[in-house]
Amino acid sequence: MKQINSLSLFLFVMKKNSKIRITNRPSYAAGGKAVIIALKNIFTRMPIGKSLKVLNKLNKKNGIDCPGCAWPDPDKRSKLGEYCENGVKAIAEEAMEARANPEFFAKHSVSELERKSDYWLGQQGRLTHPMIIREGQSHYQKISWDEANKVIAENLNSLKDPNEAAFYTSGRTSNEAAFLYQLFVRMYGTNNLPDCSNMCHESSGVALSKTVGIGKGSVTLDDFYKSDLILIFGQNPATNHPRMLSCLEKAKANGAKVVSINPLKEVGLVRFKNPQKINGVMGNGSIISDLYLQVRINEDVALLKAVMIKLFEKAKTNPAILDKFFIENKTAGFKEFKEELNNHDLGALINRTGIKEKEIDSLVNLIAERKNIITCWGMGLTQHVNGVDNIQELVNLLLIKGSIGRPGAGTCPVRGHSNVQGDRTMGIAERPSKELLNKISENFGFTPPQEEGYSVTGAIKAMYEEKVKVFIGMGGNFLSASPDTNYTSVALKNCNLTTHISTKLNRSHLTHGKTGLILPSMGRTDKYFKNGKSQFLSVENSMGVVHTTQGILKPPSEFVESEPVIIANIAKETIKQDKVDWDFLVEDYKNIRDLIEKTISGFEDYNDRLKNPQGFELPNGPRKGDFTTPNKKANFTINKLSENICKEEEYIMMTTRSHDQFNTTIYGLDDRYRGVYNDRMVVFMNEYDIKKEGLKQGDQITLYNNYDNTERLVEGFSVISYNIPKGCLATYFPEANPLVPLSLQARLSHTPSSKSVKVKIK
Ligand SMILES: Nc1nc2c(c(=O)[nH]1)N[C@H]1C(S)=C(S)[C@@H](COP(=O)(O)OP(=O)(O)OC[C@H]3O[C@@H](n4cnc5c(=O)[nH]c(N)nc54)[C@H](O)[C@@H]3O)O[C@H]1N2
Ligand SMILES: Nc1nc2c(c(=O)[nH]1)N[C@H]1C(S)=C(S)[C@@H](COP(=O)(O)OP(=O)(O)OC[C@H]3O[C@@H](n4cnc5c(=O)[nH]c(N)nc54)[C@H](O)[C@@H]3O)O[C@H]1N2
Ligand code: SF4
Ligand SMILES: [Mo]
Repeated sequence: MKQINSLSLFLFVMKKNSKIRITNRPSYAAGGKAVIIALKNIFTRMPIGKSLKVLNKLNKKNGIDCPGCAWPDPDKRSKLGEYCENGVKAIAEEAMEARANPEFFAKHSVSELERKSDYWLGQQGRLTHPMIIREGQSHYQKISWDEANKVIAENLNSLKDPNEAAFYTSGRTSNEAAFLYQLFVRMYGTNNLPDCSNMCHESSGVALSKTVGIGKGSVTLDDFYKSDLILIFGQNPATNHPRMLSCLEKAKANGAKVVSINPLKEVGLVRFKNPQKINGVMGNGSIISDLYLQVRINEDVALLKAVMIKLFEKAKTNPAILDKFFIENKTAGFKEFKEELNNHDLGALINRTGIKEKEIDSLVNLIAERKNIITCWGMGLTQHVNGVDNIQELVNLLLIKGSIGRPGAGTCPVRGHSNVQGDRTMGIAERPSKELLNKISENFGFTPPQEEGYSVTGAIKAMYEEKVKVFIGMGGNFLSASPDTNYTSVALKNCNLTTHISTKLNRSHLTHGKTGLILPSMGRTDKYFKNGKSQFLSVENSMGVVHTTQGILKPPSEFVESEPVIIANIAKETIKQDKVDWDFLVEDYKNIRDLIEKTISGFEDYNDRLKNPQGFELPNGPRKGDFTTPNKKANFTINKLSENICKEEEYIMMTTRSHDQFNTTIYGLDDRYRGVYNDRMVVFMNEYDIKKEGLKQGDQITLYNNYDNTERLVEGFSVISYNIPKGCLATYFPEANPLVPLSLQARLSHTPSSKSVKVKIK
């Protein structure tokens, strides 16, 4: 079967208009320039007064939790503002003045909108009214909330089996909304709760649950300031978690060393100019990485194995470099793990990494001489077929050093969306724990479904095969975020009903089922007022701290609803036998929190503890050295090397984020830190490979591959000569997603392998 890329038409239109500009890369991240760019971005989208009003509340205690990433706020907040360039862009994107209202939808047909870029769609502004499109129609039309809820209820209730519906969640949803949503979905009768985590840190969750007993990281911000060594694998903080750089700067001032392991030399990991410091604005800033290892894509397991073989070798003469006491008392599986390591040939492992042995030795020495080690990681480790193996191997390294469960040491998966971790804690999971299901049946008087539901990739396949017929999305942009865009597009179009609860217009709205609904939702910046009382919501950050968030702006229209209210009304209309008083719950959000307290452990005195403006920490066994695995030990594991052996003409491609996007939301067309302006259809290549292919910078190429007897291709990438290992390519997500086959998933976590896809060049 040959697949033609349905996006190629739109990409071609973009191509003709765009004038790509490639410059030298800057030598540092942030600095005064970041402040200027952030302010320019927000002031062109919102009036200055309104902008300053919001920024004044951003990440303040009892203020608006930044809708960007999940990096935590320090206890002591800067008077200058505790936010970054990309936090400001996230605010501007949400609170912009422009409106995608019914007049807008009357003017533009869906097929016309399909040809627009993601950037253009986002610039049309906030959604203002519930909209519907029915079979045979060309335009979305206004519909009342009551009628929209009836359409949903009728569709859900006409299914033969509740498992014929899937309920997606994206990680901005608050704890309160997430809890209500999963309760409604389970009352309706299914565990089909795919969420963005499935495409993100699922591999981390699976690996950490198995090895240390909880699918979350173990460190707090304070641990960074006590650490001796911080290893950063597959993560680009200057773009995706910018305030992490100030944390690293402080950790280094306290004596920590930092090592980055990444195929790309990401500029923020090299040097950072803290815009809040004189030295950051006027001076040279701070060096972040003491050592930078440019590993080949998906050779992290090979690197870690090589490092550990060398550590064991060193320990023969200096046993103190390993934590014998910890290994003997706190762990299981060490003997088997060590034996397996002996099966590997050191030279072959080093060869695979593409890193010089001398550099690997530098890393080994840093690890040997230090005890308190933190490992951070992002999508560069999770999104591979061996994503779970990557993280388990990283845990192995921490375990031989005893570097988990004591101050200054531990695991730090750096989470993506601002409440993605909270959503999981609230029970958004296709594989819910028995404990949660038991609590639900105890508290709500019904037996929730026990069988495993669909994750993202499972839901796509089921929609494609017409086993799932109704799709509801709580936020997110399912089509563009998912792998295999063309296949996913067919899957969504096969549905009887697709419903998206959204703040902004996106491509998923344009790839609708027989009936399509868009329901306009409030975002973080919007003020929610009920019964004369303004309501706040709560969220959990990447380090397990739960705190409030409260918007302050007038919502974009009187028809925009809060997420909990939207869910309550759908639930009320769909589930007639009332075990839950949905109206009561949304009358005051504290009523929802009371139910969360009764159902989810760690939320005792939830409403009371939220009064502390710092929030409160959720229980975390590994943080204190209590491993909550069934055997009460931290478990060593045996992990597989990648299977990315390429043929001569093949490359391994990663799909990554530019500096001007938040996932599928495109803030602008520049990637300042990589020196690319005005175009996103680019492929970063090693100069050696460019020459080998007879190409030169700026040439346009097609990337294609063949998995499962299907050809996938995307046309129109401009070649950029870049500092990336030979045989490796980098493109942007979501443009390159049509090349990621659905079947290429991480073992156990099912996370799409969007960081290692084989491609060829035309
Ligand atoms: N501004 C902004 N902030 C964001 C987001 C955004 O899109 N924009 N997205 C949010 C979300 S949901 C998430 S999950 C996070 C994502 O944050 P990151 O995890 O930083 O995401 P990516 O840009 O995908 O970059 C991953 C990094 O992994 C590297 N990499 C790729 N393959 C490999 C490999 O095989 N090995 C190693 N060691 N490294 C590799 C890439 O070069 C890149 O530097 O950010 C969150 N924050
Ligand atoms: N190839 C490739 N694919 C990837 C990745 C990759 O690195 N490479 N990364 C993956 C990762 S890590 C993730 S997390 C997913 C992201 O997948 P998603 O979470 O599905 O995508 P987003 O782009 O974050 O969703 C943006 C949309 O959310 C809606 N929205 C924004 N704020 C709110 C809100 O407050 N409430 C509501 N109701 N809606 C809101 C807006 O309408 C906006 O258009 O993508 C994954 N896909
Ligand atoms: S680091 Fe993340 S949470 Fe903090 S302001 Fe920047 S985008 Fe927002
Ligand atoms: Mo993510």
